[in-house]
Amino acid sequence: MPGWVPDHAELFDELLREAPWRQRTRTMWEKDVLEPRMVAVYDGPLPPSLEQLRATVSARYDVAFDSCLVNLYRDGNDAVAWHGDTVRKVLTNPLVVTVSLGASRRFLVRRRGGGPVLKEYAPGQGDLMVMGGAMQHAYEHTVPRQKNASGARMSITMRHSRPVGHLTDALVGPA
Ligand SMILES: O=C(O)CCC(=O)C(=O)O
Repeated sequence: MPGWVPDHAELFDELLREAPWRQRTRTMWEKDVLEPRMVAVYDGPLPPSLEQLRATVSARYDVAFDSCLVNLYRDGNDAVAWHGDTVRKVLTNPLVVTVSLGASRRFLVRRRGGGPVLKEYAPGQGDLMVMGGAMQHAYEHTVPRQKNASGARMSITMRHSRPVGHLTDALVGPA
């Protein structure tokens, strides 16, 4: 949904100032390399601005989003390679919510394992993207390096560890 967060610029500034940013390492070909983006992992309670987003999408999709991670692509050299989110290993058809802030970046989708780009999006400036169905099992996504990126982009990502529908189940009780 385009422009889902109207005050995206303020939220970008707030997170840039206050999120617990760090640069993680990844092991590739037996070498530790720095991941080409900054990441903020929230372990405890979320700040009110993120909690509001979390509560809204949790209610909308009837699922308790209980993990929040924010990525910062500082410029067009920062990127994330083709992958499916690892939550697919524990849940069938997980939902992954992404709210994009700042500059638009290319977001590409292909079948798992390779092949042509099937979909291309350009999320930024408050856009909401929800990946569901077999997206993490049958497809992969990437935010590639982009020479002409017009600035920094953030993606707020939310995932869940319990199946979709359990909020309603908890209210209604066992059948
Ligand atoms: O930045 C994005 O929109 C994608 C992030 C992503 O795929 C990930 O962190 O697993």
